[in-house]
Amino acid sequence: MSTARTEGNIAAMPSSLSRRRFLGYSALGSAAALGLTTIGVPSASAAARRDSARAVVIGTGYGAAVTALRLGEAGIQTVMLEMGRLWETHAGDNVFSGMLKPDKRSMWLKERTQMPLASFLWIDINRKIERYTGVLDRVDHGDMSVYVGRGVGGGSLVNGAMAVTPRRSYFEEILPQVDAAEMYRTYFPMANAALGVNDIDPDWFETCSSYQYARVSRKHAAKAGLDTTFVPSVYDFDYMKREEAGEVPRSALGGEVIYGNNHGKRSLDKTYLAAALGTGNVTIRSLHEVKAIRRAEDGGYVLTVDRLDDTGGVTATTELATRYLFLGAGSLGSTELLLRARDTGTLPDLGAEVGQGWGTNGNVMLGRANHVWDLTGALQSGMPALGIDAWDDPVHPVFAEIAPMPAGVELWASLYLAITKNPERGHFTYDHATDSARLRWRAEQGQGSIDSAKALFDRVNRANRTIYRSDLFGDTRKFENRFTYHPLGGLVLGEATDNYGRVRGYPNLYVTDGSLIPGSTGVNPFVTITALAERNMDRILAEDL
Ligand code: FAE
Repeated sequence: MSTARTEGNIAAMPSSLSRRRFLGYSALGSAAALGLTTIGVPSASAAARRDSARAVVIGTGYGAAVTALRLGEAGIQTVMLEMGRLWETHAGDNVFSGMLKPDKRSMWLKERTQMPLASFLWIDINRKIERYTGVLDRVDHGDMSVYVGRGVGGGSLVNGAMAVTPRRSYFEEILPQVDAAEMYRTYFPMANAALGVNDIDPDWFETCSSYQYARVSRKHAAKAGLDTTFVPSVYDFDYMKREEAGEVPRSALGGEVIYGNNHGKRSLDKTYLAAALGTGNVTIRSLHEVKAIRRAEDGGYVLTVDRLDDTGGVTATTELATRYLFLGAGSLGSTELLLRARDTGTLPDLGAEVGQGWGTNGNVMLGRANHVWDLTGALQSGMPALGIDAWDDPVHPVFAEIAPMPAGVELWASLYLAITKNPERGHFTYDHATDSARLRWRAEQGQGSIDSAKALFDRVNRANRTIYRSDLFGDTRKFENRFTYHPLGGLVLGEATDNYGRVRGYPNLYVTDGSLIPGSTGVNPFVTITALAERNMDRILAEDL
């Protein structure tokens, strides 16, 4: 039986935005039903069939979605180009495949799944899949692999929905040139409202089955003298309550996370992108990958775009001209596009700052083995709701999300994704042979993150007489820092761009995504990416367009 994804209820959204969101959401639904790769309400679709658009936004993740909405509201005809597919289709039982039984929809053009948690009791838990334009990609760069979302909605389709506003003091440290008072007064609240961020009901948290794993980790942290804090989310907690009560189909409680959620999650296609389409001025073209950018004679930009089929094959290559170009292809995608343009000579005046200042947000994953009496529960919400906040530690600041292991059986294990303060940065170089950007990051650059995570969790283990798991990451290591969920930087604000994301040396060319942030936010990054894009767009719309 086919099941559509359920839309979260976004009470905080202003009513004009809700109306637009409704219109746009209908457009997404009809495009999906008809198998279209050009998505828009009728007036916008007609305008977009031309091979030029006043504004083009590359990507459909957080920065891109904010940009498109604000351009559309300002009456500017805008085309969004997204290499991934539209995930509203009603294929098989559900739109996305679950984590326990992944199929071809799980991963982007792979023959085997590549789970961050690679093994359990040293047994490989990955499986063979068919090559397909699936929703989660892992991009391997030697010592570092980067997980990213692919599809209309970018990372919002696959992420854990943790919607965290960074500490103001740390925000001021990483982006000192940005007016923090304005960010915390205006743009963080704006981003939180439009994303549909909500808080867990603390009474329900204390009694529900699905967060027993988090309560066990909280008890263990408390024994070591550590504080925990609730984490806001874009997963609809009311929907989750009803999942546990058996009233609605399960998503967070059905083992769904990283390969997409069929219900409950307020991903960008339910919020910003739906509202952008609803302006009537925005069109999304899915399965369209931008390969090259060059300057047009009239001062605008011309994009070379590959049209992809379901298995990543190129069915056509076209050109699209625009006056205003916004890069929202994420830290890896936007950086690669500008690096390629600089080093192949199509935008030769780009500076040496392009490709610099990249970081992992200090990500480290680890597991602890619990005592047999400390049951974490067979039912675990895939959406984290609690973190250990040790960011004030003067030597080893850490914010550790208490992560689920939603296997459907008791595992006697606690899992964490620690965000640490690691000053190490990588950079990208362009490789002519493969026509791609290669990340220069050495394994030892991640050692500081492991040291911080170890300092914190040694305390937890000592206080609880527990040990680390050494069977989870494919070998016997206890700390996994060879991957990141939080790629940041590459086109850093105030360096590769001015203080509002305008690319230096190229008028009307902008960066609007996580590549602006210099490698670290100290918390999960999408709220910061969204708020920064809101701030930059306010200025750009007022001064440039
Ligand atoms: P992003 O969302 O990555 O979007 C970029 C889009 O551009 C993608 O849709 C790409 O397919 C597309 N694209 C790339 N290159 C091209 C091209 N050449 N042509 C056309 N399209 C292109 O960018 N963050 C949190 O704050 N909380 C969490 O709980 C959380 N959990 C996560 C869990 C997982 C498994 C992963 C992978 C990430 C998680 N993140 C989380 C990170 C978060 O999703 C990420 O920081 C944002 O999605 C980045 O937003 P951007 O706008 O930079």
